[in-house]
Amino acid sequence: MKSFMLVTAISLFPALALAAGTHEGGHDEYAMGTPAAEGAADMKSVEISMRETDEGTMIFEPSELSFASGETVRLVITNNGELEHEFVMDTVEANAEHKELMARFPEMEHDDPNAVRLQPGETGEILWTFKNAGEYEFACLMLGHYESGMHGPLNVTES
Ligand SMILES: [Cu+2]
Repeated sequence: MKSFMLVTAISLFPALALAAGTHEGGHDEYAMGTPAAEGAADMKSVEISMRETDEGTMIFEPSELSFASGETVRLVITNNGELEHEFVMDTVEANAEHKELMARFPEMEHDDPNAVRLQPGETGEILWTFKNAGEYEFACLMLGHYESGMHGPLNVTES
């Protein structure tokens, strides 16, 4: 049931976002693009690791991401740490708002297509078509993790 609803959401939301004609504010609209469907041609995989370091920081590897507008990618995200982490990509502003919400409601759970939360050792995927060139951000918004280093620039370049 859950996967059926997710598929429905992925197929409906891009159309809604376009119909609304705005990329501002809404939780189901993403300035940096739209969720992609399995099977898109020429989809490339990008591996991303999340972990804590011996120095007490928390990091993403790679620390920066860059895609071309129109590019469809499979983000393969692995939690190589010992704590729960998440990968969320959005505008810097949306991430900041979201981070504040999570600080107030730490148990908050999401089922957003632009995010994946992983237990230690788990791997998850996000299939995405990037659009609208600009400077976005990927981050872990769990309490204190952003401040420990878990954020990096996500650039979408003109194709
Ligand atoms: Cu984290």
